[in-house]
Amino acid sequence: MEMTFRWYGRNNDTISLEDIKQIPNTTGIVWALHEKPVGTVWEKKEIKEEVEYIESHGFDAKIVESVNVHESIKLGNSERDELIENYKKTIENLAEYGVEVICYNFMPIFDWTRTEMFHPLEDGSTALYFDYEKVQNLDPRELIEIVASSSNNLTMPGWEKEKIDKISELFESYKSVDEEKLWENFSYFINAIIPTAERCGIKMAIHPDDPPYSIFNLPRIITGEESYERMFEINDSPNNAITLCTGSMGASKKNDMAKIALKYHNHAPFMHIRNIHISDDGSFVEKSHYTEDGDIDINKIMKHLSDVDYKGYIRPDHGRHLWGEECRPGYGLYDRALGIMYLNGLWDAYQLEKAGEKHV
Ligand code: DNO
Repeated sequence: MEMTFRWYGRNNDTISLEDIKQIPNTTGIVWALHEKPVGTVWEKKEIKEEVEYIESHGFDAKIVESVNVHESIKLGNSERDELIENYKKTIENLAEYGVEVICYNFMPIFDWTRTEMFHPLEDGSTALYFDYEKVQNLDPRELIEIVASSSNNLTMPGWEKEKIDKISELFESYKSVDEEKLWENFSYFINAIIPTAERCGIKMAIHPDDPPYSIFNLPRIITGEESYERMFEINDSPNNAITLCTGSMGASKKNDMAKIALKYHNHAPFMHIRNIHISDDGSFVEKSHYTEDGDIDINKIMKHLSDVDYKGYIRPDHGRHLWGEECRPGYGLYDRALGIMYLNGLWDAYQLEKAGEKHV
């Protein structure tokens, strides 16, 4: 495995590459051109500049998270073909600068969703929180307010202004898109882009829906094992891949993430490993990466990955906010660094155990 760290760029992060450099065994930066409006082509010059900056700090820049998919593609609108052409051009341009994996998602309107960004935990830190009941009765506009007011003036990926400005119109358009229709539009999209990805040697790694069920009556389709089976049936190219995210898909108790990691590791060039605790009412809170602190069996997942000699990229995700750190919600330095050291420790221990077994 290769350990990576998500970084939001020079103008959009509280953390520097120099900070990240001090985390042991972290060789890659997960990046994006966060300021590009969704649907536009990422130009070579812009890509080159960012990749060179990252590489000049001694990191790889092989994973992009995310190239977001325009709502018109998810809705299947008439302008989708033109937007898909732009997306293909972006894939080609990224490939030219050594990118190997593009993480993206196909969630209508909202990307990851939480009702509280700085929820107090018993240990005195704060973390992202999703209140299941609250979302059932919430006006989506209120949620946008919550995100905006706690973003520390940084652009929150998936909550871009141009989308939020058109929220009522978007909800109206999605009235005619149910799950089946969304699958149809997803098939159209992947069947159009995968040949380009194959030609360029890029893995298109879809991120699961977060949480993995419908919210605000909007359809969601990447929610568990059945979704993976269906997407591989639609297009069985190895370039039609997944970003395995233990905390997103694991937010539904029906998903056993250790089992899913073992079953689908071959399809996952990239993984987000993090822990959450789910309450009986379906609400969930993000916890430290340590296995005992949450409901996701991080220990077993790392054992499985070591057993199969997983060769893909891993990153920690959604840290708690510790020791007074001021950072973008879920993306501070300290807890993600602690998370990395826990994952490193488990990996090394299991690798050593395996090597020992072979030599007995
Ligand atoms: C949240 C992230 C998501 C993820 C996108 C991938 O923190 O895991 O925003 O980047 O869904 O496209």
